[in-house]
Amino acid sequence: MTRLLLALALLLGIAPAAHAEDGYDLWLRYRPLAAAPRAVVAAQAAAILAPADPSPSLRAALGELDRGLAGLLGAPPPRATTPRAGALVIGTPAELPRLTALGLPLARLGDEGYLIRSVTLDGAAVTVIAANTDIGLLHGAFAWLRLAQTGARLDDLDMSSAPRIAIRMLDHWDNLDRSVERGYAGQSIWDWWRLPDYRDPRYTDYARANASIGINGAVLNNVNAAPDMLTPRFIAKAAALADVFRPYGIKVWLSVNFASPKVLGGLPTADPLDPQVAAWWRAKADEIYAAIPDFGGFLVKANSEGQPGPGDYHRSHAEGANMLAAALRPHHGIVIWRAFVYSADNAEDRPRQAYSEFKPLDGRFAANVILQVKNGPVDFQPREPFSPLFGAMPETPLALEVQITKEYLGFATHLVYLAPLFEEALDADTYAKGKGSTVAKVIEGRLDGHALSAIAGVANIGSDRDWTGSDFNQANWYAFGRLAWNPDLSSRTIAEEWIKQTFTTDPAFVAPVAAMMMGSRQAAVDYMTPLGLAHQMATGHHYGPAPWVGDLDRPEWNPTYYNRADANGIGFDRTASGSDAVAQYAPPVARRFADLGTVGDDYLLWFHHLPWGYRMASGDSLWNTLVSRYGRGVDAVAAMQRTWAGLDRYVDRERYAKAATFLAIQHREAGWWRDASIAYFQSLSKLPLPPGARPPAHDLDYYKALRFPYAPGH
Ligand code: GCV
Repeated sequence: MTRLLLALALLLGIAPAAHAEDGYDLWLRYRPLAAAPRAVVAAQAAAILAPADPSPSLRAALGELDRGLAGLLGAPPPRATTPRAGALVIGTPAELPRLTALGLPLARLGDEGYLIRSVTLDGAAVTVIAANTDIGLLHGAFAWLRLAQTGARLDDLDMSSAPRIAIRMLDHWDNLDRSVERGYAGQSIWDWWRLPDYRDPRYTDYARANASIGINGAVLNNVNAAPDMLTPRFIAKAAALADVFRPYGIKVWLSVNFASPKVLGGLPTADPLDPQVAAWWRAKADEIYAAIPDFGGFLVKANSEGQPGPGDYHRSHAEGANMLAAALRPHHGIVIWRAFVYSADNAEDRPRQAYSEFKPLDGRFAANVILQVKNGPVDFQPREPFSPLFGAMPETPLALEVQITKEYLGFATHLVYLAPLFEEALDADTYAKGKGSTVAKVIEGRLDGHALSAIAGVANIGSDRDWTGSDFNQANWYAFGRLAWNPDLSSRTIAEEWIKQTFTTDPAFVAPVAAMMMGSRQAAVDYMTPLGLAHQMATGHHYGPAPWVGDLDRPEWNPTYYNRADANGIGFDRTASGSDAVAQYAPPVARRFADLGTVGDDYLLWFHHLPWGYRMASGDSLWNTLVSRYGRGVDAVAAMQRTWAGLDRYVDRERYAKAATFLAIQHREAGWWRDASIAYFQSLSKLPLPPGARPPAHDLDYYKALRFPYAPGH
């Protein structure tokens, strides 16, 4: 009956009314098109011409085209054996020799890129999707479907695209008991217990989603790694996932615990210079590659937050990384070594520590080691300046690590579109080789001529039906993949693309939702940590504000460490008169950050300690500005609620209601952030609120007493 109605609606050219959706389909929804766009797509997909005996990757591409077109048009197109008008022709020239005559410029597309062109082939006007490999064809198929879903013109195409960064991966912080560190979308999607036998179809959908945006690697387990991951039982489970992902061009990687030779191998030491330890790792690498021939390599968190590492044996990070690299080298595997290292015993200002540790090691890492650096020098805060390591280690390939899961940005419920944050990090100019030495160029390997290049996003994916704990969080997964493929894309373009595929192409919906998403990150900065404040979150779970906490064992875990607020003022002096963290940046950047005239509002209190009465560029006092920034953040969320309230007719009921509820939670929590922060800072500044500012709803003791023992992700 439903099918009949659908067919009738299609016949009459009516797009069916929004119906219940649960978010599972992500941006690959392929819902029936209305008459006009359907005619556009149908005209260019009248048939599919493909090689007769497709590989698993090409089968995946064809399966996606069939699925997509069946959804958009009502039925998949027939197969053609010779070119005919309106056909989609997909293949490499090796598979479809008739493409050779077209002389398509494929050489520069490498192993993963694709070309889509409207051409005349054997006298017929067709669209060709071509590449050097079947993985390239898969990416091309997804790109064509993206054009079809977003309402692009399809009759005059001439585009080609290749990834700018070689390794584009998701780091899952998933534990073997299925809990997810900093995960807010249910349990781990890896059902370890039932693997390797049961391969949940969801793993294939995960691979499809990743391939559609060009992600080609997945680190399956948490960087706080359980040694058990390297037991034969778990290697077999990882191998099963690798089998599912392989046709989609996605490699499996594992986080490893540096003490594994002791814990699993029974050796008395894990000293990287001990020959037995090196032999253990070599044998382990051989074992993994026997099960997973295209295994990517190891991700390592060492000597950081209690994890074991080479430092336990007075060896350097380079000595530790190189030992593992030697074990992987015969298999062409790679070590990704994390630079997220700081220590409670080190009195040095925390954002300086990673640079101090790693900069002297530049040039000392083996050729198959990449150093993975978080975007900022502290820890995925709502806003941080870029890490000074970018641009400072020209002899070492550096990867950028961003967090897609929102540990410090409101967990799953707050609507915070992260592409502007990623873009800000990628576009930051290190000045390492003069103006224009952006972080993007560093990690692409372009600035210093490295063949290896990588970018990682800490995944926000879990077992929730909508994958990411909210429909809008899907945009952050999507944006990460798109920017990893091409760091030059703009976050607005990506938002619009995502909205059109996820909801509707109707401009009356796309424009306001894109505007709402684009402003959402600044809103979160404003209501949580305005003007360059950082790490004001509650202890451990990081849920909600606690700027007053100053009694934790590790000084650098205390919010008071970062805000330095007292009766006189607020902010951290990181100029030459303070910790001199500015000195770790190239001179033009250091000068800009150190100078109150040029540092700007975004990083003001990150780099400067200022009196409450300090006159801002606006002429208003710092205190008044701080209070009004918190309020601006809360108001921005209220505006987002209003925007969404006017858009119900464009969205199915389930997704509409969920977003509306989550915005209400966000508004309440933004108000809590504002009120608790102002209550605390006012207890120090003793200044009146600026005229018109609402007093906090409760007194400071109320906020201090709040407890959240079962907050997720911790
Ligand atoms: C995986 C922060 C998080 C930790 C995380 C760590 C890291 O400290 O709070 O949960 O541990 O970063 O990136 O290693």
